[in-house]
Amino acid sequence: MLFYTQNSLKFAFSKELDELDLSDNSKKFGIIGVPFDSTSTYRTGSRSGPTAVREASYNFERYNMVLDKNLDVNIFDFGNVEVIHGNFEKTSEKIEFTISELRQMNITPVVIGGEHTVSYSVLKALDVENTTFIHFDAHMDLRDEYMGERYSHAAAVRRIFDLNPEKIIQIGLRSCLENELLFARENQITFFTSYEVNEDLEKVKKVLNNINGPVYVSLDIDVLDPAYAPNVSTPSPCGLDPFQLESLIHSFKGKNVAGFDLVEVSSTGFGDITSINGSKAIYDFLSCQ
Ligand SMILES: [Mn+2]
Repeated sequence: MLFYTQNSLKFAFSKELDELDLSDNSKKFGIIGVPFDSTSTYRTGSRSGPTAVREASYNFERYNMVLDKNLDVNIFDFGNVEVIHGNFEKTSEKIEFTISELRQMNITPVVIGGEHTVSYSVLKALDVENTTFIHFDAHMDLRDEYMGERYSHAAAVRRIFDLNPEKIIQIGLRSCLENELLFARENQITFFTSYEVNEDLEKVKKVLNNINGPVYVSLDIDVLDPAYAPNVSTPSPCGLDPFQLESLIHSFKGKNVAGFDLVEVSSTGFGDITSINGSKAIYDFLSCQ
């Protein structure tokens, strides 16, 4: 394979780890890759996500034309968590340990999955009781179990619900079981379908703008239409377009963000549209911080 990046193992714009000075009070973001996809069911391959997304990040330039500013926040790429393929529990322990270390250093995690169970493990290591969990996805992921597994990509948000975050807001939905929908309604989970986003983007942005307190953002790249993100575990038509996603991500400007993750990028080659759009979402998020 031909790499054209200076260092394919680090997200673009990352500083060298020897520049990390924990004694200054500057805002710091830590990129962590989690190449784990053992509970994926339909199309596997999100273990390639961290490599594909980092590689794609070298397409973007520091000056952000939409925001009229440079991406100048401190980013450190710590590499990948060593996952145990086929074992969720052991992998989760390793993710939790890594995120706890970042937390002790006051570094905000930006995690590249991997499948969606990764988000649960990250949140478990953060104190989420006062945090609003914002979930971009085609799917609700609110099943209590999937094929007998409670820790499944299809039950990821249900397990996050069990962690008792302040509030859950789901955006871009277009696929669920009826009982997932009932569960969301019964438990005051706010959700917007992709059709609602299409109809009134400003309404959704207003809800995001009105959040007080910390937020955690989890982005399943299948929230985009398969035209823009075909290489995902479970593609679902009638999704968001990149303009809508960019605009929603810019809503996190000035927010107290406890963490960000990008999951379910299952790119099979370098420079494909899914990893470009996934990487762009991280670029947009970091640009507005
Ligand atoms: Mn999904």
